[in-house]
Amino acid sequence: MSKIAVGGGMLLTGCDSLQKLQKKITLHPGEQQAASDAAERTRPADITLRIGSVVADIANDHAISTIGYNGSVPGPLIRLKEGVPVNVELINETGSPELVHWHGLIVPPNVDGADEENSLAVPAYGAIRYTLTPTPPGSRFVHSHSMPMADLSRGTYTGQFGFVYVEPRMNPGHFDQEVFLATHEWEPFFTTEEMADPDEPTPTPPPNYKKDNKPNGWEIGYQKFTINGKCLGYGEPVRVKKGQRVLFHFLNASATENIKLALPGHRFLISGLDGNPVPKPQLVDVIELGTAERADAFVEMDNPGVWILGTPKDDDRANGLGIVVEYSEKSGPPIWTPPPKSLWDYTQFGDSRPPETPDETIPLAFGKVNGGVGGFNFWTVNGKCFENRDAPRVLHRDRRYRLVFDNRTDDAHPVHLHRSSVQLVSINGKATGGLVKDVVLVKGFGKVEVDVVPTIAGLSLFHCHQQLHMDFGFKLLFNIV
Ligand SMILES: [Cu+2]
Repeated sequence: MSKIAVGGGMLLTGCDSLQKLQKKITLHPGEQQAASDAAERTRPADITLRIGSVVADIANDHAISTIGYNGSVPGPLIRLKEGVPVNVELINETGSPELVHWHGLIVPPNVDGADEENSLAVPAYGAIRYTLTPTPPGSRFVHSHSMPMADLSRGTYTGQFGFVYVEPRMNPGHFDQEVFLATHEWEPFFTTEEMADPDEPTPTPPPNYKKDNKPNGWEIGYQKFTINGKCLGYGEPVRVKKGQRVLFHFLNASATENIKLALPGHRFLISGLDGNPVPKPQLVDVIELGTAERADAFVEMDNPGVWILGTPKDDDRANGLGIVVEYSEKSGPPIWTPPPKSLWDYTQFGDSRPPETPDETIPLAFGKVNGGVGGFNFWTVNGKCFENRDAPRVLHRDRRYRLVFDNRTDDAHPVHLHRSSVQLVSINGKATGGLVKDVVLVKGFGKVEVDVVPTIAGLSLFHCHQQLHMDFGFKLLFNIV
């Protein structure tokens, strides 16, 4: 693939038609470049994302002024075909450079959309074009990868997110209706309150754990919660019919929140995690999604009524985190009943196949330095914040690395590795097999082992997907050679 500078941005060319065009007409190199530029500019891109101001109408008399893709929140559903290259055009109508990250896709670093990997940025009031080959198949997503730090009007706090569905070559199974639902929170504010989930057991620190005497620093709270950009009861309901089998694709597009979802009177048959099929689909009452996680779930519509699909947290549901599921010919106020208490555990979807022996084991210990009153907490991996990190750790392509996540904090961290999928090996000492993910929620003081076999050379970012954690140190770079 050749890189050609165009105006304020970069253009990547590599499409067949262009190569054919260049073969047909013999041109000198300078003329060739001009011709390819012109051909590329006149040909409409397969995917165009326009980053610009959006007024998101989230509830009665409640509009949010934010930044989004193509004038909507979430952005348009992008359907791609596995292995079929697409030409992508990114247009930035804002005054700040932006990064568009293809979350969960295994792509080269220049198009991955992470500053740390030296990816192409979309300049302020500029545009870039490149070619992307979508893989692996399944539910992925696209989101801003800019670093908001203390500016809660930027990055993942905005409406810059949208589903990317890479159509599998294999049929995912029979369904009558497919529904994509993305959760997001709005009007973030700094708070000192730590919002513990009453349904979660209190994390137990290890015996040698030393508590930081400095008070905890800023956390983030939100005023409003939405599914597909609408507060509960404001948008269109999910309309279903008795006897239908509905395939839900859930995405937690939050900046900082790990969430749970339930649908009273129904159970979810979890068939995929982070877009990848699980070996043992299981029925669950409650789905848990760490920031940036996805789940695919079949629901048999066999309980006619008008229901709330929403969070079991009453306050958050009252502030919008839910959507109405309405059977045909049923009416009335939507019904919520609390789901049975259940704990989410990835291993229930895995099988007993033993992992291959890794070539190398890499321990990654997560730490926290409290920020004190009015300060920001800092986050460390193996004792270091990203700013103080040495040269990127080298990984070799096609070698198997076992990453050992050792969470020495009481926070749950949804950790994400760019440009590779990981295979879960064990969760808190419990072995599992066949589960492939790109975000792994490591609970407070939890220990998780995953294997990764990198395939595409270049820098690869590992970070916590909780925006405040990532911005304040929780990052590490690998260099794949
Ligand atoms: Cu984190």
